[in-house]
Amino acid sequence: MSEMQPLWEDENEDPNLDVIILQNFFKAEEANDIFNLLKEKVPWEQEILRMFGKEIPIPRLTAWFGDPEKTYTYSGILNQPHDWKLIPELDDMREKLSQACSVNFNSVLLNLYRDGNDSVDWHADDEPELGPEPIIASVSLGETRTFDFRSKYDSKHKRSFELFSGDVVVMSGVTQQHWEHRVPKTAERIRLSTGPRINLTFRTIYSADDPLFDIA
Ligand SMILES: O=C(O)CCC(=O)C(=O)O
Repeated sequence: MSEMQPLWEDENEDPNLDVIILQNFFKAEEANDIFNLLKEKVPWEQEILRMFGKEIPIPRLTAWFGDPEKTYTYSGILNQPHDWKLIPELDDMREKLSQACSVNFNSVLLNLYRDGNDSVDWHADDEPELGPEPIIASVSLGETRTFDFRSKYDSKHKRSFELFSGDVVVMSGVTQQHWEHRVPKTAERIRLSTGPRINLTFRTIYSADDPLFDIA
């Protein structure tokens, strides 16, 4: 079984940060096997952001899997899901994590960080289709990377920790309303020697006619 650890000693000081970590949810050998399989089989894509008339490649590769119709707009990019049948092992992970979190995950966003130059900038997963209090299970495979939170009201108020291969971070409650998160680039001197990491964020996408679709 995985262990559940408090993330920091004075956890109660951040009542709106509802985050737990399931350490070694996937044991080392399993995590390694899944990493290799996903790196090989996922149809990784380079998404391009169009901002101020410029085209900016986002600093990581991505892929989106989900039930049919579960499209997801992220940073202005509309993602059509790949079918779970393409990679049955992904569907197995979805089932395992849905059980562990007592929710029905119907989609997953995958990120491939090729080295320490790849990153995801500050953001909250607060799109309306995720509902007002999304439960998100975020799996880490491969290289250890830092995961940061910062308060939306005080950018100096931060919480950081290391994510190891096989760990699962579960964010829930009002976390996305009050906090942003990111995976920063690694220190410059080790950027190119930092190994690849795959992250999977399992999510529940609601349709626009579902009462949980957040119209606020
Ligand atoms: O790579 C991670 O651990 C986080 C990814 C993330 O924040 C996202 O995909 O929204």
